[in-house]
Amino acid sequence: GKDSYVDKKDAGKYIDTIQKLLFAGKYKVAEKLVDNKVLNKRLSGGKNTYQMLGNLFVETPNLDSVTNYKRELDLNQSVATTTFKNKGVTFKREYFSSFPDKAMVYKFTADAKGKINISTWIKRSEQTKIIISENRIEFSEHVGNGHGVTYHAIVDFKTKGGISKVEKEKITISNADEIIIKVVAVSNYRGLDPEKESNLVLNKIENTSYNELLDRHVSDYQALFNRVDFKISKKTGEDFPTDVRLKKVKKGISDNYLTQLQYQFGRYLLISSSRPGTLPANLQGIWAKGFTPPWNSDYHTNINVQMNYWMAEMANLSECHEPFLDFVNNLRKKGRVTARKTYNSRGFVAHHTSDVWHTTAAFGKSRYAMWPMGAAWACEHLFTHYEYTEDKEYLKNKAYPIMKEAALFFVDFMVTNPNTGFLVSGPSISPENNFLTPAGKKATLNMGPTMDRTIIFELFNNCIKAAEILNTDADFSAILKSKIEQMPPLEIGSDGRLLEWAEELKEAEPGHRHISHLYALHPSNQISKSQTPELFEAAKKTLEGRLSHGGGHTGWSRAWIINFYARLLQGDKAYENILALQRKSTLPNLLDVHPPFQIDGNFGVVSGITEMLLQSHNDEIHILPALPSEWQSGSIKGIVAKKGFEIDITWELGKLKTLVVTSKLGNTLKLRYNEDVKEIETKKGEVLTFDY
Ligand code: FUC
Repeated sequence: GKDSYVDKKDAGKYIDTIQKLLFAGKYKVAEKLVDNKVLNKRLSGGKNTYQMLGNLFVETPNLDSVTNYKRELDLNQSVATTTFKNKGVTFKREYFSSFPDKAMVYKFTADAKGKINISTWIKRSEQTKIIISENRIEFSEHVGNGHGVTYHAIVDFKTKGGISKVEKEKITISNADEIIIKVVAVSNYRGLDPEKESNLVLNKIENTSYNELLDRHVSDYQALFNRVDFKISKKTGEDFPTDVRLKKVKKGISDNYLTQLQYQFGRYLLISSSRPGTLPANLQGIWAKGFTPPWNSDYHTNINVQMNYWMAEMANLSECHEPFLDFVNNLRKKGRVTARKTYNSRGFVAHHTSDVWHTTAAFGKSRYAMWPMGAAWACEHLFTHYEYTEDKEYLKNKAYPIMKEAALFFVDFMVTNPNTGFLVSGPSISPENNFLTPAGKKATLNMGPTMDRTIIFELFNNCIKAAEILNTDADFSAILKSKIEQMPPLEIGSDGRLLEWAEELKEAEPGHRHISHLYALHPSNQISKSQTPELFEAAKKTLEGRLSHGGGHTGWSRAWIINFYARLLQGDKAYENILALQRKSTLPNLLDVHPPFQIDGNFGVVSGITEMLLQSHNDEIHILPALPSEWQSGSIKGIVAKKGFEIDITWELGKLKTLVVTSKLGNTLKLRYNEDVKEIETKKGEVLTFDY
């Protein structure tokens, strides 16, 4: 269908003028030009948002005296269960969604024969074509009034005992012993024929038993999930439901078991929403509610989608990283056009948001949209994947060519600031934050905001490292090196905080949720206690400044703060913010809330917790860098450090007890625990045990 987002015609003609206006401090004049001449509007009648498939209703008549109602999600198996009792009969419903069999499977049982009665139907839009028989509902549609994808879905019912009839567009099943429901759905997003393909998928499993499907699902899931084991709580002896636990935490009690659960829940969510060959997890993962979900279930690239993937490598889910890496690759096609049309530059570029159509155009309002850094930031993930796996083929054939093309954009795009002589990028913003102009007006546009500088610095350095490893492109690396030399250093302002913009400007919202100028602290590693002690202190002050003005009010912002405090080596502060996330930004089902529900915080807390226990960004493996006093004793097994080390850590009374390191690649192991540093040569596959 038609694209909703395209590059504004002739935008490139205005960039020079806008840059000059910004260098002259004419922020508001520049803003007008950007809003009118550079940024486009969303075109109507385009492709629709990512949305849910439909509603399968299951009505159960005569449930008038239900007791013992319980809903459960078993994270060890990835199976959801509902049980309840009615008139002496216990009913059970089990659900799972199988990656190997591409189907959702439901099983309804009861502990007495002939007791299951349901009436079931599909609801979607007016346009949905629904075909219904005694044991099947098929539905299909060309979504978004013919603008989006087409899909075909089949709901297959197998019953033991009982009678099934079609009445008034509903299937009614009476007096059954058991019902198995299988749901399959295929769209033409990848060029498949939805009807044909959904039938093929269903044919393969139509006669497969529930238990066999369950076995395949569980073993596929556990191959990923069981890699990491995390314990910071002694068995509490009480089996509280999660919502009750959370309520207690909100009342002021702390609960390490809940934190443990939140950690593994985040891993469960990534395993369930991001597998090789799928799209990456979007703002709601894959759990979009309704047909117009918040922010279209897009991929926001100014923090959100990256946060979804910070945990992937370190929490031993490297494969789950792949959909995002593929996504970055797929941004190139449109991103090249945007680079050329909007900025007269080579390479490729993306802005604050993208979607399943790999949108890269700049559209919307300057305060969030005039930000050409989306692809560059995403490229950090390409190199991170290499640093963990050291897969040279991947670096050569996939990661490096994409990184190089993202870097090329900035080679063309950066200009010299006539006031300082430094090379800067712009027009750009410090994501979504405003400053006050000398005349007291709120403005956003700036030449060379700190985040731009740190992202570009990292991208260029990663390209140089990659080219060195691959022994290629010396000329291009020389260009990047000379550009880096012309870029400004990170600057500390008069109040001891890091500057957020190129000049010292007053923030209009000092507690803003984005803390973009700390990108250098996390996820990048340009600031550390050992290498840059002054900037390290400035970063601490910057974070404290934001927090003292109400920062961290969205789930993802709070999750980022946990990661920052881990990098600042302040375990107790990180812990405080985990508690704040649980108390203020967690729904009763443990999903993160912006508000509304947004999944980034669920993933961000996992990387934060991992980084409290293990960091490997500084060319050494730092064990328990930010252990909070509340986690007196515990263990984490199977987490991963850069250079291919798998790590098991046990600690007692706040001190490291044992460490088991599996060397997957045979690299030199540089270990740090407090001031104790060792360097050991390892062999591939070797398992090293250390007692402390
Ligand atoms: C970014 C954030 C918002 C929100 C949105 C989906 O633009 O600034 O807080 O998370 O993405």
